[in-house]
Amino acid sequence: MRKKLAAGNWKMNGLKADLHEVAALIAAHPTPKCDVLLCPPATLLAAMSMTAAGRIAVGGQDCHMAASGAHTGDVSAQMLADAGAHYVILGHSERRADHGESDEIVLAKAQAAQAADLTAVICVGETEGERDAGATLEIIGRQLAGSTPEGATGANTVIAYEPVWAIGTGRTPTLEQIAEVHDFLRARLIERFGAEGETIRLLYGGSVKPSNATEIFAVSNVDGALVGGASLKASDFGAIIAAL
Ligand code: G2H
Repeated sequence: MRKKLAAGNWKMNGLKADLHEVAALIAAHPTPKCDVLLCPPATLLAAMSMTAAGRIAVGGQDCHMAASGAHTGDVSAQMLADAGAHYVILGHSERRADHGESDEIVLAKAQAAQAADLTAVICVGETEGERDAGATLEIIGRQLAGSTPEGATGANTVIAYEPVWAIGTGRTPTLEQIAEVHDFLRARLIERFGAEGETIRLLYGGSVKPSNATEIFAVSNVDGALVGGASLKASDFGAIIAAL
């Protein structure tokens, strides 16, 4: 049985003054039924980890593929772990687009995450043009195969399906479209990793909010959500946690 996961991605939002939202979330949901994860900007990781005090998990939003070295401005997986992270989001479409991250780069970062004992939340998703061209499953299949390392397990890997056209737009796929992609991802994971592929959690991401969380969480092979905008406020994210 896969335990559900509510993951928040604060993206480039949040200052120390916003950590009261984390304290409020924990106070309002002291014993959530699902795993709860918040991924703040790297600058807030250590402070959020202190606030979370092990009650919820914290994670990074990216890491470098190298363990250390001359990479000005970058942060390694080991550094994230040192700051209190247990997870790291990798291959988010904003990084694939803004920083030219290919599947090969995401794969190398996921291997670095594995080496640092972080759980990699590997993101895949098609653009609107790719969906309109009927290429959704081909794109998703290629990203999954190219970005997921050997040795992926339910403990060290989570896959997030985030259609690029649904991110921050308020638009979401139909429940049938979500089910089609999640069932496809599950089949591909089992094909490659055998029974272990059954244990890898599949998150849906893209404009998840309290008003659509319940119906999305009921979809086949949806094991939780990767939430952006609605993870910033304890009230919204708490309502999503309660829906899981
Ligand atoms: C998708 C998601 C979080 P939002 O990027 O990763 O963001 O919920 O704001 O669409």
